[in-house]
This record gives sequence, C-alpha cells and structure tokens, in this order.
Amino acid sequence: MATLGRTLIDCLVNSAQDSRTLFERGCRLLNSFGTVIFLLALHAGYPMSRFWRWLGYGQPAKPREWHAPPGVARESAQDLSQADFERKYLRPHRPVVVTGAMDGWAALTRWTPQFLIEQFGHIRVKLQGSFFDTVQKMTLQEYMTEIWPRCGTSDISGEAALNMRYQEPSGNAAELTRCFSRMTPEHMAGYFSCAAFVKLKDQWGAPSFMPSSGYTIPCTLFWPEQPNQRWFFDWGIYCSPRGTVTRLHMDASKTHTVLCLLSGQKKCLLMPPSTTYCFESLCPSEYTSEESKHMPCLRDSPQSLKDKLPMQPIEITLNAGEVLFLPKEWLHEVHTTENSIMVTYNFLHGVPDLLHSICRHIWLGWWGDYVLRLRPCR
Ligand SMILES: O=C(O)CCC(=O)C(=O)O
Repeated sequence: MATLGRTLIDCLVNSAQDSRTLFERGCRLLNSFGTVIFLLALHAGYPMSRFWRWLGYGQPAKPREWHAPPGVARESAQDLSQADFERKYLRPHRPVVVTGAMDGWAALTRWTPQFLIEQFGHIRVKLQGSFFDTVQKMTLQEYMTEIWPRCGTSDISGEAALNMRYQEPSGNAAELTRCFSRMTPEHMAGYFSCAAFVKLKDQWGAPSFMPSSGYTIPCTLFWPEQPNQRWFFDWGIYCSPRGTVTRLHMDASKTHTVLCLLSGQKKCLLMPPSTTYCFESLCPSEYTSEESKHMPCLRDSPQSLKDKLPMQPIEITLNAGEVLFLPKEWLHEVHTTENSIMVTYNFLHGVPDLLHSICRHIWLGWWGDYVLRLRPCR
C-alpha cells in the first residue's frame, strides 16, 4: 500500500514538473491531487453520500426522523453562547426557543400599539389575510384603532383577522439601496417597516445568541453589523391581533429566520423539511379564489388527513420576550393567540450556508414564500 502511495505521488510530482512555469506546476499538482482525492472519495462512497445529504437529496427517505420528531429545545440566553448556538442549532438546522435573548431592548416595553400610532400612525399599511395576500390598505392608526380591538371577537374572528404585513418598497433604486447601504434613505420612509427600522434602531438589536458577524445574506453583513443597522428583504415588524393566522409556509429564499416576540403570544405548528413532500404549494391565484376561503389551515385540517402524515406537527407556544430560531425550509403555521408585536428577520450565515441554499434553489427551483396545503401522502 505504501509503495502504491509513493508511486502515485511520484507520478503526480513528475507530471507537475513537465509544466513550464512554477505557477503551472503548482496548478497541475493541486489539480491532480484534487482529482485523486475526488476519485478516492467517490470510490469510498462516504463523502459523496454525505454531500448528497448535505444538499438534501432524497430527504423524504429518512424514516428515523419521521418516527422520532425532533422536539423544539428551550434555552435560556444566559446559557447559550454564540458558539453553542452555532454548534447546536444553526449548523444542524434545529429550531430553538430562547428566553432572555432580548433583555435590555427598549422595544420590549416601549413598542405598544399606542406608541406605534404616535410615531407612524399616518403611514398606509398593507393588511394580510392568512395566505400572505394583501386584503386591505389603511393607515396604521386606522388599523390599530379600528381593526385590532375587533379581532378575536365575534366581530372579526378566525382567519378574517388581519395581520399587518411588512411592506417592501420596490424598484431598482430600492433594491440597490437596501443591498448596499447601511442606512435606509428618506424615500423608503413611507413604508412602515423601513421607517420603523430607521427611527427605532436604538431600541432593539440582534438577539444575544446570534453570531455577531459572518453573514452571507445579507452579504454586506460580512463585517460585524447588527440587523437594526439596515433594512433588508423580508425584514420587518409584524403586528398581529389575536386570532390572526399565517398558514403553513416556507420562508422565501431558503433562509433561516428569527421571530423575536416583543409582546403577546403565538402558537406555531412546525414541520421539518423532510415532510415537505406531504404538502403542495398553492399558486397565488388560489389564495384569492372562493375555494381557498373554505380551505382549512393545517391546525384545522381533518384528523383523518393529518393521521396520514409521517409525523404530527410540532406545536410550540412563543411567549412575549422569547425568540424562535427557525432554520431554513422548516414549514411553519402561526396562530396569534394574544395581540402581538414582533421583529423578524431572515439570514444565512457563512459561505457553506449560502452555497447550500443556492444548490437547493438550483435543485428545487425558485419560490418565494410559498403557502402549502396538505395532500394525501403517498
Ligand atoms: O407571525 C406570523 O403570523 C407569521 C410570521 C412568519 O411566519 C414569518 O415571518 O415567516
């Protein structure tokens, strides 16, 4: 074996020496070693299967995960360092609820409906039905004074209750600005989330367990930067009165998310990515169809259908002051059980994480947030 190894190395070194320049030799040497290592790996099968798994190919065929669903851990921020969070939750894509990670945020006590009305009451906001569809537009003041008190009562109950969707300015200037500038300029100030991100940036920050640098989405977070120093895609302040529902969906762009609940309470149903095949994606025209109004959300789906799932949804309650970290491609349905205000933002961390998401997009195709409904399992 040793002789074979030495012969192989001699062979590689000689082939490199045939090259004219030192640079060319170096490249050849690296290339040859790389090829040999790749072939050995391919032969051994082990790293390749890990690679496929890393990309998520063949995920449904994981019976162990079906029968023993990973519960959602609860941690105290005091015991969860950034390194621990990366090792235990971020890298293995495990969700976690963390308490005390927002201690010291002024937002925790100051962001009441009244406070938001005083600061941004004049801004027109989009109100969202349970399918992420825009149902109505009105000023923040009208929303909070006229709609909030009626939600969760016999007046507006169930899925008729409306969330306040974070709203994005569109157009090339807006895209460029939010990608490359740290501060949101004036022309974005007519949008509630942007305006609030700029004006209230000193009142919150990143939850204490989140890595302080190394983000690849948004890519400009390569250097240490807190999320409150910029406003980015799908980042927002989510205001939801009691009774609102956000149906089962997967977040856009295959990114991780943190839901930082400042006040109120939410109940979330979670399904791991390996169960995605049990659901089908709705196209936008279906959100607004007459039929969709009668389509039960996952929680209210007939038990006979839910029984066909390989595992039952994982239910968690998120209380005021808690942060839910939800890894990419985890499916979630959110029911607001007490009037709530939440900061949420999406991210990827590290180059492998970015590559993984790109590969998943190439493999699975591009979707935005996509809303899912149960389909009978195979
Ligand atoms: O709080 C909600 O209703 C939905 C939040 C959510 O699912 C998200 O931001 O992805």
